[in-house]
Amino acid sequence: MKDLLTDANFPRTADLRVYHLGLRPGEVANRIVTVGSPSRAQMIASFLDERPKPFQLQSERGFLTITGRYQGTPISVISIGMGSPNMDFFVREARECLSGDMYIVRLGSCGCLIDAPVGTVVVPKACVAVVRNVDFDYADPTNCDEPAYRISKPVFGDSELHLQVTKALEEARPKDSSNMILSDVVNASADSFYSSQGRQTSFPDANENLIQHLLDTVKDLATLEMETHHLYHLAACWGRSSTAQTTQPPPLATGPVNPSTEDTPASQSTPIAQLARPDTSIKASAAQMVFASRTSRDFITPEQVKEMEHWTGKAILDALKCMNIPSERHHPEQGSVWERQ
Ligand code: R1P
Repeated sequence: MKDLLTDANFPRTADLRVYHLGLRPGEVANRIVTVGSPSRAQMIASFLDERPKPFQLQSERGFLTITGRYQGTPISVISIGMGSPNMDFFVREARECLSGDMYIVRLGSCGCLIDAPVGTVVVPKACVAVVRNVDFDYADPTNCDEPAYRISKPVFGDSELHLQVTKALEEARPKDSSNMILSDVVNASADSFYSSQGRQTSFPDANENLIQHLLDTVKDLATLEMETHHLYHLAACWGRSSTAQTTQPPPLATGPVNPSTEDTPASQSTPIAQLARPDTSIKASAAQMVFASRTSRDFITPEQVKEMEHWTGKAILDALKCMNIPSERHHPEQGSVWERQ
């Protein structure tokens, strides 16, 4: 443990760094692209302006944040790893570092359950969650009335951002490309890569019929991955609970925050009471590249991935740039890492 933290409810250092992302206010922008892998984050960040030089922070827990400007607009690219717990760390901790509105687009990969080839891009209008039911008796399925998997009701992404992401992808798609873009579809986010996505391993998972069951019960279902439902869910919940109406700032707290930055971070001047106010909004959308076809069993090639990440990454930056955020709903530029020198 390197830095002192001072409260167990929401751990932060005295200079307001959050526990797992290692960020403090002024290091994350209102517009965010989130991805699963650092290499995809670096590729997208290669489109950022040279000036101001993009800020980069790798946290001890593996979260990578790159913040700069894209054609003049402040944007962060954040790599979070895999699964909804990591999406939860990212959304909550970034939110507590930010005043004003938050626009988040996930650029991820997915498996496709319908007859669409690898290389298709899906912009899900809604998501369901698929959760392994640990009360099911996997060792003796005949002895249990519980379902082996639970499927949630759908939660919708932001309709305006969804349209903008779809439009930007259509404009950025290479002229000679045969990649399809599907946007009137639903995604399922599973709590594992294997059992909850119907993959067969050596464990008794009672999932042989799971994919067919999903297709039979979830209208417009097209894809499976692991994070987008939680992003849409948190965005849809934000600011609506009466307990979120508190005027109390999040407390300071304790634990290991050990970020390594390439540059000395800018000074911080945002009062903590301005951060994460419930009268702001969180708007979320996603674009998912089909890496695996679960019908044909095809898997995308490394060359196809490289080409797709390039044009889809640029499209997501274009979509976020086009979203209009009134100036009073931006995090202050003064003292931020995107401040013009
Ligand atoms: C599994 O291989 C990972 O790939 C997909 C899944 O959601 C999961 O995180 O997303 P990313 O390409 O964003 O990592």
